[in-house]
Amino acid sequence: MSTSSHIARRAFLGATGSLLLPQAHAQSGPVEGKAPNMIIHSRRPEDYEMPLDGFLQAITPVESFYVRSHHYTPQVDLERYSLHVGGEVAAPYSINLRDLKKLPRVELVGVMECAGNGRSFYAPKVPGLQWTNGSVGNARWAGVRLADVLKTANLKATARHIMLDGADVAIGTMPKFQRSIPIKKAIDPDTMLAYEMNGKPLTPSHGFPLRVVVPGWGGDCWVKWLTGIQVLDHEFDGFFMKTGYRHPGKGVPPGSTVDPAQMKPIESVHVKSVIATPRDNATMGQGTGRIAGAAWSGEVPLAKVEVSLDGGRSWSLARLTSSNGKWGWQTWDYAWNATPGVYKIMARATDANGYAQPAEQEWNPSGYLWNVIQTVRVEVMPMSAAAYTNSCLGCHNEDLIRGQKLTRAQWEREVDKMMRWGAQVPGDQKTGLIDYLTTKFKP
Ligand code: HEC
Ligand SMILES: Nc1nc2c(c(=O)[nH]1)N[C@H]1C(S)=C(S)[C@@H](COP(=O)(O)O)O[C@H]1N2
Ligand SMILES: [Mo]
Repeated sequence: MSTSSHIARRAFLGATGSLLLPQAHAQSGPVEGKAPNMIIHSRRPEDYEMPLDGFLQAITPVESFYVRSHHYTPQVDLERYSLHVGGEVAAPYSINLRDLKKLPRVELVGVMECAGNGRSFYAPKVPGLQWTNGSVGNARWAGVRLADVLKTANLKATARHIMLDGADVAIGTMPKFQRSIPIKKAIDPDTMLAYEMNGKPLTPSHGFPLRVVVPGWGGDCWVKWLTGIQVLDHEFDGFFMKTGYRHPGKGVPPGSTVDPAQMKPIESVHVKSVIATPRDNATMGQGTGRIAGAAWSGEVPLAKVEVSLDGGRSWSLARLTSSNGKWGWQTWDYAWNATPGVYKIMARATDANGYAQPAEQEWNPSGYLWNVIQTVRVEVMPMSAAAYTNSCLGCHNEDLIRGQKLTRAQWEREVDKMMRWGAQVPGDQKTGLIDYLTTKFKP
């Protein structure tokens, strides 16, 4: 290697001169490896949100799974990769992925939700990524028990917290993303170091080659690109423990400030449900309708999901349609006979302690743990009126149509022309639509 390229390469490797290379990213268009309809909050660093239709799937495909990274995605080279275990242990050691995989393999379906999911709904606004509903996903994780990895190092009696460190390098002078979890949760047999997500090696965005899986707890504990485990005799005191990811434990007056010392690190997420269909402000035809979505909980299991069609006055049980175990989310649906009218549809999940999603926000300074009952407004119309609204009022308003007083034959030709121009009219609704237009706008 020539001297100049050697210098360039050192600069490229950054201060740590370690395992990683920054990833190049396109500035527009779909993100490689991600679904084209992902909501892109930021490309550098990577912050992508799953769109609403993701809540119809029992397992979230990796391409639809949200991404939340404080720093640039590191490209970890497996040949140079190792995990170091040290701190309050009798036998510190380093291990490569091949040897780590010799420990017993464990698997579970687990939902991971960013503590900031739903932040955009808080009023007044709080700074931070403005997630709507989709910084959450449900995957099948496979790896080894964190307890097994710790056992090999022989924990000292002083061990209290496990600090988790990844290969990502902090941007500028911002603090590094490092978190610690209490020993009790760390040695829970369900807490894992995962090398697979949905049956495939982790992708770089999701933490290749190894990440922490902390079932029921906020995504901030699920450290990606794991390279270091430091056993501590105290809670880690870095920025992302003492300042970031802290919650007052209850709602506080909206807009107020709270001293971080009065707050605690976020652990379990709260029970929550999201309605994937119908969409807010949708128009639908009368008849059998489907309300569906997903619901989950944190440490306390999900007990039930109920649906209201009348803005929360009455509730009926929804049917759970998946069996994703203790830590996964459950898809749910509810069939209803929709008659014309305007509906305020709601879904409310309750956990096994009887705690139900609240109707009002529990405001907190960083906008964490949003789980207010979601409402979608839906207008149900006679089939033909719904076809008219959905097929004909997307490109122009009714005023363009109202002025025409046409015969049935003329409306038929008009509809054909609009379909050539891009109007989407379901085949079984075309005749009804033409009848509707002829009655409503006759000569
Ligand atoms: C893909 C977009 C699109 C959709 C959907 C659409 N239209 Fe149009 N429509 C147009 C455009 C463009 C014009 C012409 C605007 C102009 O030239 O001023 C138009 C004009 C019209 C006119 C005025 C007369 C004419 O032919 O210019 C009528 C009536 C009309 N549309 C009816 C409908 C009906 C009924 C539907 C539902 C079946 C529909 N449109 C759906 C794009 C659309
Ligand atoms: N090393 C590292 N791990 C990390 C993060 C990070 O920025 N760096 N982000 C955390 C946060 S806040 C969340 S919500 C999850 C997101 O995981 P995902 O990108 O696989 O969805 O990873 C966590 N693990
Ligand atoms: Mo997060």
